[in-house]
Amino acid sequence: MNIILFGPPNAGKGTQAKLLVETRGWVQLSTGDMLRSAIAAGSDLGKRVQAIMDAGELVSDEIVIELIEERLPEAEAAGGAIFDGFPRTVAQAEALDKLLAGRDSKIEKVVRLIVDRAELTKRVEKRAAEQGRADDTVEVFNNRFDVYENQTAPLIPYYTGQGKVVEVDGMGSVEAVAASIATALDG
Ligand code: B4P
Repeated sequence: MNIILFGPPNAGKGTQAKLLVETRGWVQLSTGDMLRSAIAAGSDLGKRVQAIMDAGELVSDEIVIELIEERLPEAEAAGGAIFDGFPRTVAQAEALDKLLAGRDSKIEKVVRLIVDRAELTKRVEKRAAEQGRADDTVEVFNNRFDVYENQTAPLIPYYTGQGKVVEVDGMGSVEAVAASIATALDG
């Protein structure tokens, strides 16, 4: 099964993806994690994307599509992919549809985590204390939220039109959200 975990910045996509890896054995494909690894490794790619990510902007579609394409065989071998933080633009979603069609595979569900802006802002401070990510300031979060509304939210009608969106309340505890996702996937 291939699914997309969808939601605004700090909605808990990465948190829930890691739990799904444990419970279902699928592969987490987080473009955010891949880009942060490139920065940590000091690679050419990392140098190109660091300032963009620190400012809360989106890196180019070409870069993230290539990163995803490289990892698809691994997800296929595991029997499922959890797309986490990808796609983030309609162009990325169209590219993903093409990549999967070429492999006779498809997205089955798009799990949309619903979390209000006040809670998202609260989580910025929490993660800043835990992980020290350069984009975890309220100022950068505000920019990331605007980017989400302008460039990523148009994916909601894109996938709703395909009948794939399942909405999940992302406001509860990590465990409560995980239980709601399990119901949404298996129901
Ligand atoms: P991402 O790495 O995708 O990050 P995110 O949206 O901040 O986080 P997520 O929703 O996964 O939240 P998390 O579980 O960590 O993106 C980072 C940047 O990479 C982007 O701004 C962009 O520059 C770039 N990028 C990535 N993908 C791209 C793409 N496809 N195209 C272009 N650019 C791309 O949770 C957040 C915090 O909340 C954590 O501290 C967690 O512990 C806490 N939390 C989670 N669930 C909770 C709950 N239920 N209750 C309380 N706290 C909770």
